[in-house]
Amino acid sequence: MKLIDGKELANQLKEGLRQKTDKLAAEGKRRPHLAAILVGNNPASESYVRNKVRSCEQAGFESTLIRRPADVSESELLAIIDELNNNPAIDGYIVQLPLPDHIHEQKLLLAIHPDKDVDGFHPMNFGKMAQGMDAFLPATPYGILLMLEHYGIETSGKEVVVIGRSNIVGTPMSILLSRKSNPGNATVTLVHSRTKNLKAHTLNADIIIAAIGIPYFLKADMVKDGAVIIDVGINRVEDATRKRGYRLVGDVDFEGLARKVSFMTPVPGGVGPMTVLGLLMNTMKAYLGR
Ligand code: BQF
Repeated sequence: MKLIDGKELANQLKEGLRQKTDKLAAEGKRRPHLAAILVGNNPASESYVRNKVRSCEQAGFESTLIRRPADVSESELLAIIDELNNNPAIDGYIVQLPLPDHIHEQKLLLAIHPDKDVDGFHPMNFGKMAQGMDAFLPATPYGILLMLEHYGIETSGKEVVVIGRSNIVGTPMSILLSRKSNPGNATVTLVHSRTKNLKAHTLNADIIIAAIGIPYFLKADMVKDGAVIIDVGINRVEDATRKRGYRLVGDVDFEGLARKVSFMTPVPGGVGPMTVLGLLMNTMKAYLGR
């Protein structure tokens, strides 16, 4: 099995962005600027936003973090969104998910100007993506496409099974890989919690993208020899031997599959860093598009 090193690839591509932004700065131009709205203090969200701020520094981007307490009103968040939409210093911004229950997530996402929607969650970007038009791609599927490309993994004519149908990973991933493009041109099956005989589907797959959010879900008896495994899961499982009291595991039984598959992403250090990289690429695109 060859390891798909997302961390290394993300660092490499961030270095490329750094060279571009340093050149812009040397020409007296401003740097790309990403903003993030973080509501409450969910530990996972805090860690994701920290990763994004640190990655902006590595790529030579400006970043601004806007924090509000968990009991912030929806109207205050809409006012912040309106300000960011109209702020010429901001190229793109994200609303860190998940949001507290009293906030209507869809209402906020609809308020983000599609030209600043670097998460690609606005229906305008989703619709353009689905129709093969130029758009901000959702960061995780974008990062996965870059990994497949970089590792020379052919998708054309291949059987791909995507496990999970979320708006931000499974659904857009299935659309992108079935599009007439490269990577793409795959025969895609999207399986989910109501799928009957899921194993029959995964056993037939040349490439499996696991985004179901269940630790160790994909086991060795569910995959065929030589398959390519992309593990999107980031699950916290209790581990008393760790300082933090938990460790991160994917949706895949990595040890069990290691001797059976051709390529596989680790967790951590696989899809996660490429998700953040996808966000940076979108921010660069937003900057260049103005
Ligand atoms: C790594 C995310 C679920 C729900 C909301 C590097 C990240 C994670 C892991 C990261 C994620 C997951 C992000 C690693 C951002 C990816 O080394 O393995 C980076 O920061 N992510 C998010 O913003 O929201 C999420 C997962």
